[in-house]
Amino acid sequence: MNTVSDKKDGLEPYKGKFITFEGIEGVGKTTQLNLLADYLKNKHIPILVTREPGGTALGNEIRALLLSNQYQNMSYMTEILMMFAARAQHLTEIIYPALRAGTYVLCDRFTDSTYAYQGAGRGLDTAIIQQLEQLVQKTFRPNYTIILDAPPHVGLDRAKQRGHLDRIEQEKLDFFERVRQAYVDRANQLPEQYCVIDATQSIDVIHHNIIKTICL
Ligand code: T5A
Repeated sequence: MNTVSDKKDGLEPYKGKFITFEGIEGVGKTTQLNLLADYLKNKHIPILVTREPGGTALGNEIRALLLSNQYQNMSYMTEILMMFAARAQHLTEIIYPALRAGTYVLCDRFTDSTYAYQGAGRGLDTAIIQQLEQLVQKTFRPNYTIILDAPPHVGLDRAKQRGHLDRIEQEKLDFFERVRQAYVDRANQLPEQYCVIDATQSIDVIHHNIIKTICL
């Protein structure tokens, strides 16, 4: 059987860097992550691009269930447990091995999304999220997190242009207002780990600001 070991999860020092991109729907996370990946590749820095929920074959199956419009009655507890189940697999199978090998891992969403969406958006108790974070990640956290910030209508209008909205994108505007505020609050609590960037600007200006901020 080809089982990935959990034994060494998270605790020993590693050589790579773990950089996450966060923000509400459609603010340009994927666009900016790919631009940063190209920039790093040009500097011959080894990189891996991945995303959550997902990043592994198993995680992508969980992602499909989470975003499917078929499960409108999914409980909030089911939702958060599935987010962390996908994350556990992602860490063990992809993220930790890459970081140990000295790779820069650029991840489209991570646990800040859980605090913002399941915490502030759904109203789940922060203590529950902290417990799951401790269980799944132990002390592991991103080295740096870029939060792309824009009013929800900006991102949702962009997301709508794709033609269909998934189960979470169908939430009301006040849900996304709470999510947006949660990101800003987290950044204010730990300014050395987060950078909030105005995502209403052009793609090029945002990219330039990201490069300036992370000084690579
Ligand atoms: N979730 C996730 C949780 O609830 N809890 C969790 O713990 C985790 C990990 C995942 C969903 O899961 C939830 C959050 C989400 O609802 P997703 O598809 O990964 O969903 O995330 P989305 O935010 O929905 O992804 P999007 O692709 O919609 O948004 P992006 O990546 O922010 O935006 P991007 O780069 O794809 O751009 C969208 C469009 O806007 C244009 C692009 O060209 C594209 O067409 N664009 C711009 N246009 C004008 N100006 C700019 N500056 C632009 N930047 C991009």
